[in-house]
Amino acid sequence: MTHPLDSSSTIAAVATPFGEGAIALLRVSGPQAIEIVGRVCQPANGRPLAALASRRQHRAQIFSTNDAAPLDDVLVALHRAPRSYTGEDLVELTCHGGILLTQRVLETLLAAGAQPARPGEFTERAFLHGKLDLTQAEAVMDVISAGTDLALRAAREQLAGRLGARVGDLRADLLGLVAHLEAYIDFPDEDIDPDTGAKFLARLDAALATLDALLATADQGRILREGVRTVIFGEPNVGKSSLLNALVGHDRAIVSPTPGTTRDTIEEFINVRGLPLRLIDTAGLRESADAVERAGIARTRQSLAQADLAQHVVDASQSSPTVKEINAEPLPDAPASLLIFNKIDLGLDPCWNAPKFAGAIRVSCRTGAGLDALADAIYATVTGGQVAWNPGAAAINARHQDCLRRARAALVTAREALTRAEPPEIVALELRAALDAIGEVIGGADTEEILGEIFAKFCIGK
Ligand SMILES: Nc1nc2c(ncn2[C@@H]2O[C@H](COP(=O)(O)OP(=O)(O)OP(=O)(O)O)[C@@H](O)[C@H]2O)c(=O)[nH]1
Ligand SMILES: [Mg+2]
Repeated sequence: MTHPLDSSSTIAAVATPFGEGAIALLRVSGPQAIEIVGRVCQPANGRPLAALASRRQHRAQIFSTNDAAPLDDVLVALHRAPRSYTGEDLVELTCHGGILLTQRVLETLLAAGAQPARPGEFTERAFLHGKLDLTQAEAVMDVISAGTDLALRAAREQLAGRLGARVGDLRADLLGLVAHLEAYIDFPDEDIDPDTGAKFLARLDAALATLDALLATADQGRILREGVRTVIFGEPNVGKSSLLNALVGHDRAIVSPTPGTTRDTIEEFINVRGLPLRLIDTAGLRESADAVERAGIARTRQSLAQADLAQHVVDASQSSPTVKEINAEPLPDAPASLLIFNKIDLGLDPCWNAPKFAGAIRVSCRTGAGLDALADAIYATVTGGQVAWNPGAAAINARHQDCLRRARAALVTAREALTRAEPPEIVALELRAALDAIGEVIGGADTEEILGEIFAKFCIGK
């Protein structure tokens, strides 16, 4: 990111994906947008482009600078500042969706004076012109990449400004505290009520509680954006890869009667009742002399340590040598887990009738029996409190989490200084630090460095 605040240039990009399609959309934004497009675009009504009404589609022709014949018939719409997505003059051109044609139209716009847009630059300009706060700008990308209804709903809520509003309120509260404290520091003779007692502390604690509530949504935010990390594990040959294939709906992983078939972890993204799941098939757990298999097993353990949900698969048609160690209840520090009895088409070995296995889900990857019940159980486990979940709340992302954690640490230090009756300057300093960190979430004037990082993840034309 070289010039995040320089919006004096006019940028152009193709906003639709690369490839053949019925139509393609190009966008031009900036102070010269109408002038630049006007150089190469002739409206069908014979009037100059600048004379066209805003926010309506007009028929027009595009002319490349070195050819008298028109390049294409297009529809053009003008969105004049500030009533546009970017807050600048914005022109949208719809042409036919050919790969070569779209490229030529873009080249023509660039030759007429536009600069190629960087990824996310349109949304970045929208942020810089106050159309969106940073959480909303990030939500634009979340909306685009949402893979399930729930992820989409959360992203839409963030885009609507729900998270930004909560953070904004928190910021306003803290600002009030800082202002009060600084007035007291600056004008000690003015007899301002220092308010350093219980009332001040209560306001600080309320801010801390809000921060904690926001931080508690981080897991949910990660799950919505990246999926519930769901690890399928168990002994070799019990049907772990078969289960992955059954849930994915096609033959993704190799299945064979040879124990030790899966060596590396295999990941697939699936949608279970609207929940995004990152499903991970692993190498079967056993003592192995084979170095590659041992490396695979090490990966299984690593995946398990990072799992949100563990699916423990057993071959219930046979008695397992480790049956005594198997539990239907999750261990205290383990991720939420489900015990899955596979191969029930072959019958159930009596050892699995023990009462502690009553909660196991019986499936057959061969016949498909029980898979619906498994999907229900997955949904219930993830949304039922074992994994942090609250679909109504705004869910923060990793960047927000980092800012809010720093804010929390500063607030805790401020609180300690206050209770130890340290000079108010120290308390004010920490409150300021907390304010800065919270400000980074929604973006203030001094957040240039973070912008590059956020918008680089966008696609060009957004
Ligand atoms: N009858 C029956 N056979 C099954 C079922 N699920 C899997 N199998 C068979 O069990 C064998 C092992 O299946 P896999 O899915 O490769 O088992 P795995 O747990 O991934 O095995 P490893 O990768 O070696 O640890 C294959 O021959 C499958 O066809 C089932 O529900 N019923
Ligand atoms: Mg396997």
